[in-house]
Formats: sequence, structure tokens, C-alpha cells
Amino acid sequence: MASLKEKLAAKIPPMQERVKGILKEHGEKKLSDVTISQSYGGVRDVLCMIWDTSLLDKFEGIRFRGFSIPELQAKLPKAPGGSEPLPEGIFYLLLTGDLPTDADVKEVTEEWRKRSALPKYLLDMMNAVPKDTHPMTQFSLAILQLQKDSVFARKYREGINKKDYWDPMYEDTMDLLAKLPAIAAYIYNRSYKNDKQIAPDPKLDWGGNLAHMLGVKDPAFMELMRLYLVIHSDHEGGNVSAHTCHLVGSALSDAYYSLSAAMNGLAGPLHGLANQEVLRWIMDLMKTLGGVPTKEQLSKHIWDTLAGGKVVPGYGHAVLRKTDPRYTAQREFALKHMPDDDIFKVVSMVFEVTPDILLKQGKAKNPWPNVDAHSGCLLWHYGVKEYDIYTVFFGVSRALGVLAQLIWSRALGFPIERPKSATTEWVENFIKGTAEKD
Ligand code: HAX
Repeated sequence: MASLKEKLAAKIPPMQERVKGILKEHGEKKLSDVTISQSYGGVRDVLCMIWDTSLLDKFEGIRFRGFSIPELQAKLPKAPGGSEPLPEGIFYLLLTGDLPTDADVKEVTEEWRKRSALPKYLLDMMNAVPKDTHPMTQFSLAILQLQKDSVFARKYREGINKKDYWDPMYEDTMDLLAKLPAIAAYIYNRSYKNDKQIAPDPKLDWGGNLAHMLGVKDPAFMELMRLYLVIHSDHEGGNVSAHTCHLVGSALSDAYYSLSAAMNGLAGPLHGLANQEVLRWIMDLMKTLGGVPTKEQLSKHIWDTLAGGKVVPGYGHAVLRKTDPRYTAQREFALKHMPDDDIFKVVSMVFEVTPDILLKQGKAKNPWPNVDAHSGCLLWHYGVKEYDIYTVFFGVSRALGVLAQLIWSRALGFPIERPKSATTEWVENFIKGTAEKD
């Protein structure tokens, strides 16, 4: 059986030819025009980058290499006795475009297990960081520290031919992904569990091991972490974490620099940090109102949030215009495993009440919940109650997608990114028809 790396190597030349052909025959065709509002307004809807691992439809939601979340739940291999897909399988799919077999997934689990030990220099650095440093800062620092061992950076120094860039990028990706669950668990146990670290279980898969190292014994939590790590893995290329990884990598910064930078973007409250913000907002609400609120109390709380000039965390999206299927997958998990949980009841009530209020307010283009509206309540239910850690789990998952694409970006020889900018004065002159063009 060919290894994952051999399969990938075989897929690269035909894909390079495909892209070369597109560029040769159709390179001058326009994908997008850009308006002044788009330039000032976060470049919304400007189709100008290539991201092969996944694609987002504003009404249907994400497809990973063409597969929806329910399709992945049906088709990706599972842990023995489990019913949720294994994250190793989504990585295999994102990287190769092929659905893996059980044996393919086993190979990835083995490969990551072999590379998973955290070096002493990393632990020394992590132990020097104040424990009350936000977990996302600790996570980004740890990834950056590992850059010392980048195969790509070493090979580049040694003068590697650019046609081979993908190979050391693959090695860095595998080394890094292998270590992320242990890094996340180390941060959690050090910051919140008196440094009581839990060794990985060599019999477990990547996601199961993260659950195990967090010290939660319930087998349903392992299933939750597997699902969580699959659904957060990729969301096409324009979101802040994916685009940051892509941009930094385009300077031939290695996987460590690129992912660490991506995590700093994920740590923003309008992006991945929204998952902790949702739970903080719900806990504040339950504390103020003494438990599960009535719909009237909840509506008032939402209106108060909006009146305070704040966003309702977990609602809205820059692309999506319907309920996020990642939200739906988590809701289904909750309905199956914890239908009577009080926080789940509140999350469900927020879902009933918020869209109408956002529509009435008339500002948000999408009043529906996104992925972050649900994840916190699931983690809390199984005892992971320190919500500042939640975005770290998102980061462990997001690494799967952005690094798979990073390997492809080097395989396809994507150049350094350098969009053109303008000054406001230039825009004013452009409107008057007097701007100089270069
Ligand atoms: N609550 C209140 N107001 C909201 C809102 C919400 N949930 N979502 C959007 N709006 C407001 C915007 O702040 C904006 O207001 P101003 O005109 O005063 O600036 C207006 O509605 C138009 O915004 P939009 O075009 O609908 O949304 P954007 O594309 O600019 O932003 C965001 C998309 C996701 C950042 C936005 O919906 C938001 O802030 N949501 C809450 C935070 C959140 O859940 N983030 C996670 C998103 C998913 C993700 O990336 N996960 O990692």
C-alpha cells in the first residue's frame, strides 16, 4: 500500500499540469470586479484566491473536498465502536481529495503518534510563561517555538530546489499536527489543573487522545472531540485564520511561522474567540437571571447587548446566510447525548429568539447562528468549564485544513501575495477621474 506521502506525491504533477493549463488558456479571464465599498469593507465577496481543500456556499455551508458534514459523518472511518468521523480521515481527505479507508486513517494515526513527543526545550519555554497568560497566546508561542526544528527552514538554507518545497512542508505539517493535541492539553492542565499532566494513551487516535489528556473519562467526550476536530478543520480560504496562514506562507515562511500567525487571527473575538465569548455571555446571563431564563428575559438581555454597542456572539457571518451546518451538527450531538442539559436549553432558546431580534434590528446581514454559538455548551457539559481554552481546540482543528492547503500552495508554486493598496486621496482622485494609474 502506498503511504500518504507517496499518494500525495503522485497527485501533485497532474494537478500542476491542470493549473498550468488553466493559466495558459484562461489566465486573463476576470473572476471579480472590486468596488470602493469592498475595498473599505473587508474585501467581502472579492473572489481572488485559490483554496482547494474546501468551499463555502453561503446558503448550504461548507463542503470539504465536495463533501458536506452529514456526508463526512457517514463516509469517514470511525474509532472502534464510535459513530463520529476521525479527524485523521478529514486530514487525509483534505490533503489528497480521496476518502480514506480504515487502513489509511490508521497510518495517519500511527505517523502522528511517532512524531507526537514534546521536546524538552518546548516544555521549558511553556513552563516559563505565566499560567494566567491566555491559552491562545500560550498555544501560538508553543507553535512558534517549535520552528527551531523546521525541516523546511533547514532545507531552504541548504538550497532546496523550489519544485521540492512541498516535501519539507509536508514533514513540518506532520510533525506539527502530531504535537498539537499534547500542546493543547499541556496548556490546559498547566493553567487550570495544577499542572497535573496526563500522558497520551498509545492505543488512542488523535482526537481520542486529546479528550483523554484533558482528563475527561466519559467516552462520549472522545466522540465529541472527534466531531469537533473534524467540523472546525477548514472553512475555505478567506477567513482570517486560513488567509493569514496562506499569506504568511506565501513569503516561504515555514508551517510553524504560518500556523502561529494564523492562531493569532483565530484568537480575535469576531473569529474563533467567539466560542469562549458565547459561553461567557450565557454564563453572565444565567448568573444575572438566576438560571435558565424565560424567553422574555432572554429577549431583553439580547436587546441590552445590542443597545450596549456589542455583538451577540455566535451569530452572524461574513459569508453564510443560513444556519451554519457546523452548528446543526453540534446541536444534533447535544440532542443525542445531553438533551436535558440546562446550558443546552439556553443555547436552544437563544437560537429561537436571536434571529428575529437581529432581523428587527436590521443591521446583521446574517441573523443565524455560526459554529461558535454551540461548541462551548458541549465542552462545558463534559466538565471542560474553563472557557478560555475553547479557542485552542478550534486551533488544533483549524491546523488540519490550513496546513493541508499550505502543502498544496507550495506544490503549485503559488507566489508571494502582494495585493495593491490605495490611499483615500487616491480614491478621491479616482472618483474625480484624475487619479494616476501605474
Ligand atoms: N450581533 C450584533 N450585531 C451584529 C452581529 C451580531 N451577531 N453580526 C453582525 N452585526 C452587525 C455588525 O457589527 C455590523 O454593524 P455596523 O454596521 O455597526 O458595523 C452590521 O451588523 C453588518 O455586519 P455584517 O455585514 O452582517 O457582518 P460582517 O461580515 O461585518 O461580520 C461577523 C461578520 C461574524 C464578524 C459578525 O456577524 C459578528 O460580529 N458576529 C458575532 C461574533 C461571532 O460570532 N464571530 C464568529 C464568526 C464565525 C467565525 O469566524 N468563527 O470562528
